[in-house]
Amino acid sequence: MKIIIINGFPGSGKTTTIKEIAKSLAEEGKKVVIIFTEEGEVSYSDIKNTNIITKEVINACVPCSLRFNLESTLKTATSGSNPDFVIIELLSSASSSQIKASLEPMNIPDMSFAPVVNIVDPKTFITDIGKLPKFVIDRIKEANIICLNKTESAKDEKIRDVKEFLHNANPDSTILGISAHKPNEKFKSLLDQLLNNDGRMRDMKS
Ligand SMILES: Nc1nc2c(ncn2[C@@H]2O[C@H](COP(=O)(O)OP(=O)(O)OP(=O)(O)O)[C@@H](O)[C@H]2O)c(=O)[nH]1
Ligand SMILES: [Mg+2]
Repeated sequence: MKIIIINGFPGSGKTTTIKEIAKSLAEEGKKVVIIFTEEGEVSYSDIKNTNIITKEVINACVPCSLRFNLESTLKTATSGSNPDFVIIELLSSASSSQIKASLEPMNIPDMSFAPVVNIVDPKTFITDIGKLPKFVIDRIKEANIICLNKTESAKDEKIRDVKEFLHNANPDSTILGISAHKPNEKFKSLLDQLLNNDGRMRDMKS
């Protein structure tokens, strides 16, 4: 069972991206559990695929209760069925490193972590370190893969500026320009990396 953590600023497209990832995995016959803390603009309620189960984590506003509730949700989700993938949509205020550290000792058989993904909307992203909240920089530094989403409708110049900023903030990350609305080659590359790499990869470039 591989855990995929998807983080990112509100409205960046986490849910839309996760639904595309889950659909692709389910089409390959994989069993997927999606765990989310609260539904934003896009909801999971219209998923009809029998290979995909969704679970909401409640009372997630305090980081320690988020960790506790995630652990118990993960236990329930994995006790009955044996999913191939668990995808967690994380609040941008929550640290993926802390979540990984609290899930690792649960001793779930065959548990592994995919690269941690952070989703960024280049259209609204501010490339000024002085104006960005610290937690946004922390999330970028924790990510193994940073996806610039909505690239089908963003200006090339803005995409370039944001990519350069993100590369300087986290030179070890793989940066991919994707569109969850129109999945492209880079979206396939994201899927490949989630399937084939682990959270420790440090030698891949975009
Ligand atoms: N143009 C464009 N819009 C997108 C894309 N992906 C998502 N969106 C839109 O962005 C908005 C937010 O998408 P969500 O998937 O709800 O984003 P989220 O990060 O899960 O948001 P929260 O759960 O509220 O933090 C919605 O209106 C989506 O339709 C994309 O690839 N291109
Ligand atoms: Mg969402």
